[in-house]
Amino acid sequence: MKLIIAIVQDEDASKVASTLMENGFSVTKLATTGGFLRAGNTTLLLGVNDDKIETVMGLIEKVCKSRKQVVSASTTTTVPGTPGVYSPFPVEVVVGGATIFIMNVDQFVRI
Ligand code: 2BA
Repeated sequence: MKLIIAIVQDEDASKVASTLMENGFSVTKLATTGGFLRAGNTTLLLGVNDDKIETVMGLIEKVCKSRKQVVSASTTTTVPGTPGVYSPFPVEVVVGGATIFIMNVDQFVRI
């Protein structure tokens, strides 16, 4: 079994969670905040058998769209690709589809 941690945009969160549940997957939704944009996003937790990983990835990919977002000028906003260089101007970044981590699960217990 694997634990899938998928960080998605709030705009896609309800649709992707309901799509996954309609396809028989259990989902936990957490309200989270991205460190860079400091804006809300949603983190989904799914415990999934190994042979279903591709199915889950396909469903997430089908629903989650990447979007452009403009980050206003800030002393904490670095120029993309140039860490440590701060931009005095708004910077455009592409956010999501989804950022996905897949981890091995040692044990899955329901008591
Ligand atoms: P945020 O940290 O708010 O980042 C939003 C978007 O800003 C990122 O989209 C990326 O396009 C851009 N970005 C992030 N850090 C940057 C930097 N230092 N300089 C320039 N641009 C930067 P995504 O890559 O699609 O990430 C979406 C969200 O997924 C992130 O929101 C964060 O909450 C999460 N995430 C992404 N990579 C992660 C990682 N390695 N570990 C933990 N969470 C991650």
